[in-house]
Amino acid sequence: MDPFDPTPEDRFSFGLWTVGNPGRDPFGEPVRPPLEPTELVRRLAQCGAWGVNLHDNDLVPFGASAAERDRIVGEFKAALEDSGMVVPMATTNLFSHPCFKDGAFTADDPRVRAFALRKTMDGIDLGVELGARVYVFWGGREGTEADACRDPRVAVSRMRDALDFLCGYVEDNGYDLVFALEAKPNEPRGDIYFPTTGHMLHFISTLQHHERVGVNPEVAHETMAGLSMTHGVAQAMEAGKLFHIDLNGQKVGRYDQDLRFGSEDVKQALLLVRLLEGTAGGPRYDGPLHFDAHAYRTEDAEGVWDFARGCMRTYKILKARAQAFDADPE
Ligand code: GLT
Ligand code: MN
Ligand code: MN
Repeated sequence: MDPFDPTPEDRFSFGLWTVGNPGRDPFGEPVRPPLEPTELVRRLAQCGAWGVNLHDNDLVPFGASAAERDRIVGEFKAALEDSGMVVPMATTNLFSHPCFKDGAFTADDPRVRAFALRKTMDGIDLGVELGARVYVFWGGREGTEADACRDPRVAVSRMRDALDFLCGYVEDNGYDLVFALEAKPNEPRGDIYFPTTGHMLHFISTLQHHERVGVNPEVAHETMAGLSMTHGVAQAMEAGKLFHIDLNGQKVGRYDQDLRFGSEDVKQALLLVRLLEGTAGGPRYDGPLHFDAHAYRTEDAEGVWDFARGCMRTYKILKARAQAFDADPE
């Protein structure tokens, strides 16, 4: 067997929105046919992935009836069982629908804030039903273009209210679920609140149920801000707050590129893997290794799977290099 082939012990996962991305961008229409979530699960399993993550609406279309939802979820569970895949993480789409144009938990319209909470409670129920242990919050629309619209301190306190309430919901239901907050400096908003993992780490310490909440740093998002992903992840690990991670590649100063893992700044990628695997000593990260990397628009339908395999293979090669590096005293 090829030592760099993925195995379930590697805990590699992909989002339905990553390998299912049909190659749409802000300037161009899809270039690949959409695949059903059940088909994506089968293909990911064939590639050697262990898990698949999803937004509520990656699986159940917005506005689906309860009967439709149950049918779709039932078929998806059957596909998971057939292929031996798990759902380690789930999240809510609080950014696509026009009602979220001014944000979700931080929006000025109280009806939007209430709907965002309701939608997230349903998403949490869905995630738990599928076996997820981590629930991600990426506040893509929680920000501004015209900053005079509200006092940013109000946005911070609205976000706190939402997370305190949702932690209460998880506790009331006795769910075995933690929250992971994902920072991003901008895009789709001009400026997004809590723009980096460091901002998130402090904010978490102000929450009522802070022990249930950690971070989900993404390589691309920290690098967009010109920061060291490795330092951000290290600070989260040291605080016991690395609950999930989004691996991909990114050039500094660009839009969110979500490139193949390890395709940019290979030295930083090596140092990140070294940190996660603990080859230099210290505790290792044992949560899911999620690739939030999007196949390039120039790929055809088959190339998507080469891309997914490439992300996992690169991680395993870097892991072997990190082990060799730290095993060599010289
Ligand atoms: C979206 C975003 C990602 C987040 C996803 C989770 S959605 O694709 O660009 O970074 O992780 O909401
Ligand atoms: Mn991400
Ligand atoms: Mn991204």
